[in-house]
This record gives sequence, structure tokens and C-alpha cells, in this order.
Amino acid sequence: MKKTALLLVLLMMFPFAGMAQQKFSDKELETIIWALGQIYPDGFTLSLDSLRQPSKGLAVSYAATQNSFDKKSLKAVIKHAHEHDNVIGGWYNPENGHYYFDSSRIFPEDSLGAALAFARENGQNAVYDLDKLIAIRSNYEQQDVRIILDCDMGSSTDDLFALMMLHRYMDMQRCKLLGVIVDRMGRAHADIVDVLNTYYGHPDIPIGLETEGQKETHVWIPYHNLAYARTMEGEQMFKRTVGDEGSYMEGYKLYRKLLSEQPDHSVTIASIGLVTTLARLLESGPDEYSPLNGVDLVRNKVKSIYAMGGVFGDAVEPDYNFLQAIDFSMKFFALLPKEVDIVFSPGEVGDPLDYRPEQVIEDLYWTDFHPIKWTYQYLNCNTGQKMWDPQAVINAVEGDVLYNLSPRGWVTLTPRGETIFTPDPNGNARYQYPGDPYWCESVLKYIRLMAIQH
Ligand SMILES: [Ca+2]
Repeated sequence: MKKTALLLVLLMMFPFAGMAQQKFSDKELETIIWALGQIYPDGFTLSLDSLRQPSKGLAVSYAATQNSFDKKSLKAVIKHAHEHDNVIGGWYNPENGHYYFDSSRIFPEDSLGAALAFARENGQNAVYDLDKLIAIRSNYEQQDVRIILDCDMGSSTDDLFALMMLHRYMDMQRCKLLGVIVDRMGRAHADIVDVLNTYYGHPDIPIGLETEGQKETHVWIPYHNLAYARTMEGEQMFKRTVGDEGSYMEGYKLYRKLLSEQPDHSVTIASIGLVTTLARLLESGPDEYSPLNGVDLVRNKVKSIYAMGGVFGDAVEPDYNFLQAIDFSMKFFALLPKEVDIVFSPGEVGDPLDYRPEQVIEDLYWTDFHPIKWTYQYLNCNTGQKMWDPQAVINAVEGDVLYNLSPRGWVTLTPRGETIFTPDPNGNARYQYPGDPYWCESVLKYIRLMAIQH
């Protein structure tokens, strides 16, 4: 058997087995790589150094070898790969029936920012994660996304991941986080946000805290002491920026300040908790920040709201986020200007996205001091937590490409906490439809990929 044929058999039988000791001529490599295209119709990545298919890392193709799909161009791809990273990728384009070969570079899985930047420089549409088998879009439009996060930190852990995602998006210059509102009363909850903002390298993002909101809200996982965690040596585990000496602005006042400073119709609000502070904002009158009342200020400055909550479709049942502080929620729905778009993320969208506690700890293997890891190490998080809140945040930042949204309509809230949707092409409301199993798996892997960045 010729040695190229032998290698092909081995690659088929043991796709990750290497034959590093073998030396192949470029001519032989051509034969092997061409054949790999036949064996792996869905694509492959091959390291020419080890003749292994790398099983980890983020693969990005070079622009220089784009449009190489015949044997003649494969020669040039191999030459380019030898001169650069010695990695070749192949992929099939079902639209034109061509099988493409690229010279590629592989980035460590925790260097998504660098991989995306390289992909953009090279005009590539995506970065491919060789471990998670997902493509991360790199050809997004660099938009001016100005976000205020409104969360109920300190009960469910999905708020932690939603804020983490926003910090990652900030690192990728995909959004500007103007401020974080904590609508769950209690200073400790704002202190958690202070820890996360500091930890993720954006310590100066202002934080507002609700002080006259809903009393006695339910707590699912009591991580309110996160900010005060101590090491074995008794040292404060996490740095804070506001700290014990600093103070937090009243939530609706911070909303008013931030909104008054922004251009008209430019602000996106991701609401992933109660709508207590939003209700107080809408009820507010003119002040030192703006001569407008709350309703007009929101009408002028807010482009859209992405809200975790709502139950739609055939089921008519109360929504948890809205029911918890129903008096505030009723005011919010009554006062929200009709010109402001609102996209609901119902619980059923996040329900299948089960980020298991052991996976969370596994993904944060690279440090012993991490606020989310601390939560998962010291508290029982195996309580059915799902990745609900990140759905509102991802949709807010990435726009509607990743989500299948309902037609437009209006949503009203009943005193029982039910959200009633009335279709109308002129309505301001839409809601996310649940994704199929592949979509759910991919979005969960995307969140996990964001978690391991450091
Ligand atoms: Ca929440």
C-alpha cells in the first residue's frame, strides 16, 4: 500500500490519530488533502505539522487562499500554509457544489476576540470552534449599540451570565454598556454588579439601585454574599470599585441621567429582572437631568426594550418576572410609550439551555477566583436554573439574526400577570419563538465559549 493511501485509511479510522513521524512531499499532501475533501463532506481541519485534525481551538481562514477549490489552487494553498501556520481547512459549499480549501490559523479557544479580529481582517464570515463544532459569526456590522442592563441580581444565576455576556461584547466592541440598574432591593445585590464590572475589566460602568421597589421577592439561589467572599487567608476575594465607601444612585435617577446624556432613539434596554425601576422611571417627573417627564424621556431616548418575560402562544398563565411585582408591572405596561419597540423573551426560549453546574465549574477551570465559579462552588445551583436572561441580552446586542421573532402586535398585562398578545402590523411588541434542539445547543455552546474567555 502506498504511504498516502495508508495515511488516508488511518485518518478515516482514527481521525485524530497523527502520523507526525511521516514526511510527505507537497505532491503527496495534495493527494491526501484532496481525498480528505471526499472523506469529510462536512469539512475538516488538518495540521500539516502533525497530520492530525486538531480537536481544540478556533480556526480562521486566510483571505489569501480564498476561492481555492480545484487541484491546481490546492498547490497554492499548501504553499501558503507552509509559509504561515501549516494548517489547512476544507469545507463544502452546497450552493455551488464546490469543495473549498483554505490555509488557516488556529487560535486558542480562550482567544475569541483575537480570532474574530483576524477573521474580520481576512474578510471571513465566521470563526469555527473545533471543539464545540459551532461557527461564530464574524461578519457582523459594527453597530452603535448602547445598552442599559436592568437586572434582579442575587436570585437566579442567569443574571450573572447575562452581565458576563455584555462584558464580553464590550471587549469585542459590539456594544457600549452605559449602566447597570439593579431592581432587586438590597445593597448587596448592587455590590455583586460592582464585583463583576471590576472583575471583567470595566470598573467604571455606573450602577443604580432600586430602594423603593418590591419587598420580599423570592430568592432562588442566595448568592447575595458573593461580593464579601473571603479567601482561606481571610482576604477579600473580589475587588470592588464602588466599595464600602461608595454609594449607588437611585435606580430611576441613574436611568434619567444616562438617557438624558444619549442621542434620541439610541438606547436599548435589556430588562432581565423586575420592571420596578422601569415603572418608577416612567412615573418620574422633570429633574436636574432632564426637563422631560419619564414617559417622554423614554419615548425620546429609548429605541427598544428586550425583556425576559411573558408567556405567549396557546398557554395563558402568569409570567414570573411580571407577577412578582405586579403593581409595578401594571404601571410599566400602561405607561410604556407605544413608539418604543419591545421584544419579549419568554421562559420557554431559555428552558432547554441547561448550563449544568459541573460544566460551569469546568469552563472556569483556569482560575480559583471567579465570582461565578464562587457561586457554583459554594451554593447549590442545581435547582433547575436555565439560561433565560442571556436570551434578552444576546438579542439586544446581536439584533434579530439569531432569533425567530413573532409578527408584530401589542401586549397587555392582566392583574394576574398574564401577557396577552394581539397581532397588529403596527404594534410595538414581538416575542421570541423557541429554537429547535440544534439552535438551543449552539446558543448554549456560544455562552460557554464566552465564559471561558480570559
Ligand atoms: Ca433575572
